[in-house]
Amino acid sequence: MNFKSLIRNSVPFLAILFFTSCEPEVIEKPTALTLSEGFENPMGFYDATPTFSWQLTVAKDVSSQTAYRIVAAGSPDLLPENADLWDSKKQETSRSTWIKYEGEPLSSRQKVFWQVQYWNQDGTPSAWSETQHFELGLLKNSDWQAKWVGLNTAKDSIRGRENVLIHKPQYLRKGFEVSDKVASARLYITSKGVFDVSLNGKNISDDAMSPGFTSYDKRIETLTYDVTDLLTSGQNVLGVELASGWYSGRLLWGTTPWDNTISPKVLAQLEIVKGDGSKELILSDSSWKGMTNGPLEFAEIYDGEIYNANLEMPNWTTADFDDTNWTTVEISEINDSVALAPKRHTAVKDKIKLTPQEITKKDGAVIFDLTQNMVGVPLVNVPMKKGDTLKIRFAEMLSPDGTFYTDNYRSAHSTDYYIAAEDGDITYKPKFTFHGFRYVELSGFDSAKEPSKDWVTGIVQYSDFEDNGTFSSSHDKLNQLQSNIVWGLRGNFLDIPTDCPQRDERLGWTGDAQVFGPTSMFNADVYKFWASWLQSVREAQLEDGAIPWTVPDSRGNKIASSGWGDVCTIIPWKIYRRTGDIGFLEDNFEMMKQWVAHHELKSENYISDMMSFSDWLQPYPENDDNKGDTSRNLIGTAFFAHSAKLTAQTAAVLGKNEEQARYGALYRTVAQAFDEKYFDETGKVKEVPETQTSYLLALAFDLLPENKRKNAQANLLRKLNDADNHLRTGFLGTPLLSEVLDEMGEIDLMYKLLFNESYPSWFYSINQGATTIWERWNSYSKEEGYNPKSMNSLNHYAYGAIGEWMYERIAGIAPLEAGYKTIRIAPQPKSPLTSASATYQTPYGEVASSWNLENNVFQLETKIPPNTTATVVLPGNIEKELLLDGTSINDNNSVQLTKTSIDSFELLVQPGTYNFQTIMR
Ligand code: RAM
Repeated sequence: MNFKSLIRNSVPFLAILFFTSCEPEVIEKPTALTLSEGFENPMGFYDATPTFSWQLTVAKDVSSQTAYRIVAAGSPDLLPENADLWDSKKQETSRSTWIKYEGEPLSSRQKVFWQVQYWNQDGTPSAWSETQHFELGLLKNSDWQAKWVGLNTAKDSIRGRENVLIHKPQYLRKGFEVSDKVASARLYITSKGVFDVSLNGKNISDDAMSPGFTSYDKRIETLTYDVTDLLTSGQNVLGVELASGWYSGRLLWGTTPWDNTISPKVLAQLEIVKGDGSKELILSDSSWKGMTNGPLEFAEIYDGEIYNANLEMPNWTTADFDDTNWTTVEISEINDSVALAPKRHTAVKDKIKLTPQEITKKDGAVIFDLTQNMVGVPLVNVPMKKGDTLKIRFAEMLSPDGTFYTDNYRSAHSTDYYIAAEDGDITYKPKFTFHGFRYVELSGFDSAKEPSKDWVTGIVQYSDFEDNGTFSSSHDKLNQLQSNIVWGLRGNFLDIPTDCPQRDERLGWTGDAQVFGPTSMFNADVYKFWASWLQSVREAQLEDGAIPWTVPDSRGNKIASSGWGDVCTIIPWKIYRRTGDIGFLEDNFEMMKQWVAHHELKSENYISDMMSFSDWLQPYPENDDNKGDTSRNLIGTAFFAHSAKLTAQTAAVLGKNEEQARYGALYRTVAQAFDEKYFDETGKVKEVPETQTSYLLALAFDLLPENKRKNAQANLLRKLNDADNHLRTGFLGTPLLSEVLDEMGEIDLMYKLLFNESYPSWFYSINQGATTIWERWNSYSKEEGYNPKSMNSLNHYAYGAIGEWMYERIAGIAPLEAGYKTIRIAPQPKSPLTSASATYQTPYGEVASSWNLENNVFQLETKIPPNTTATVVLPGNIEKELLLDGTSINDNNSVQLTKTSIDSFELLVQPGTYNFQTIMR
């Protein structure tokens, strides 16, 4: 043997030697450390008993966790070994998500530093993570020494649209002196209304529409800003712009449980810590001054803004401004029955910029097409003549003659005006309103100038979250559907989940949230958004357990609707399935129980008589009724049983055995009553109209005895067949179609429904040019134009609920266990698709599934995150045709073939990235 071959033959041996001798004693540190529902190093945090989560590094020597240790301290120097707040000690467990803080009690303003370390499957410890931190906000009303301040704008008695009281926007300011060097400074602030705050001429943040929309009679959220660097020694000025927003503004139905006659107010507490450790407070109080003659003359969410540049007050938030003409503010005390609590999800921000692709001149105006229906504000940069008024109109779509279709805004004026103070280019971005639009029309600009595309930018605004998943396929229209779903989400997650973003409504309709919530979790990092809104739902729940139609409850009519109020059982359960966070179930369990009690209250012999919007906007209704044909009481009874079942399942997770038994029994009793009342011996609907949705509810919620199930399934297929294999479902029935047909093994039929092009179907609106999901299956058609009903939103996410099935079944990523500790990868390769892919950020890291089918060769590339395992289901049944990275799976110890059935392989797969291939026959 010569030297070369000696080396060659020894390489594996040498490599092993090298590998073992250099085997790291410590593995790489954990990553993606987050607090509670996904916060990263938050300031002004809302919870003194947070939870901690982290992810394991994707590395060869890491497949799972066997133990962890978390340490927390008041100073980073004490970490990791001298933690003064908490040392969890080494905990032998694979749990790496939602670990509860169990250290020293924490209080308002406290700053905490923390680190985590884990041990891998071989017991090798990781390095300590980077040091993370969080700082609590003001957690109790008694932390506030400031008072509510503002001018009495109600006394002007200006009336606007729908005769609603209009409050003129206010400008408020406070000058103060800072003597010594500032070590740190926090501004705690909120408003009744919406605010924008500056310090010494600088905007403190780019948050929009703060503090957001909560049940204001129960809780007002507060924001915390680090303003250390904005303070100067000597004179300083805080300036606040304040408008009515959701608190004192115009909302559908006019009246609100909080009072629109209350003028907007601000509450601000600036806490300064000096170099010597002493503290100084600047509070909103009677020393503040205000006026209402500033440039912003009008601001309403539905109606838009009027901005008069002639009234600008340069430098009004700096020290050299003279406010002697300003009025002293009125003050009012903090009301202890309304909690002031740190905002528990992210504020609205400018998230995306859209530039127009086309401009058209029309009758002296010019129309900009952003090509995407969006929500937010325009940024305009336009040449103007002194004294002229720029008028900015919006529309979601154009009428066939090129004019603006705005009937569907109903009474929302949705128009902004800018009055120019001099000749030249102006820049303007509305502040206290938002619009739903694809088209922007400008008129009143300098007509001597040639319009250009850069006059308008679409600023897309929504709560500050990031995308969390991707879905794409070989089919253009399915990709457009995915895009429409994502834009429906972006457009309707502006602080609360809304039904629509453009007309005189934009409310937290509970039914819409119920159906779309699960899909939203796939597309965006919205756990904190939902957790926050669910708190508002809990606060809005009435004494008899009713959940109002919309949350926050802006109607206050004390009535609940079945299928809408059930948001309070369905969303906690569905989000728990995605996150595995038991704390979320704990938070909502009482509300779930009270809601089930409300169902009981509204039933006789377990048959519901609850009010319902029913299968809202079902196509082809018999009586031209928005509520469709499915019996109201059948729907109510089905949701009664379903909510009882989800409450039983929740009790089981929480280890509450007695309640599990009680709600489990209640579910069975209601299901039996449902069956007896509405189904005959043969599993056919009796006494009430036989609709697709009646079968879907019975099957999805498991309400029929085994012997009737099969027949009910056959009846559903018959109803679908009668409709030429088209859906006849509204808001409640549609999300159940995919789930039920899938359960029945009718994937081909579900593909047929999904890929239908004709009315009613998902692609129908796409064929008519939709770039978002519409409220109605036929909001517009090229032949017949706009639906004549004025309730016709072109940005309404409800039917986007199909997105959940696209991720879970077309691409094939689903949790087997809550929170994706075990995952099922089981894609559905079917015509007309030849490929589909999805990625999703689970609490353990990214999971991916991407399949491709060409000439019967099926390929799947999948990524399984560390600390999880997956069951992968592949089509095929001939073992020698099953390949991993081009070779047999036999010698791979990360993959184990557990089952071969007539048409599929089932594999148990460890974390890693794999490329499988099989032949489909
Ligand atoms: C309308 C909207 C909303 C729906 C209610 C019942 O306001 O269509 O989406 O939930 O009605």
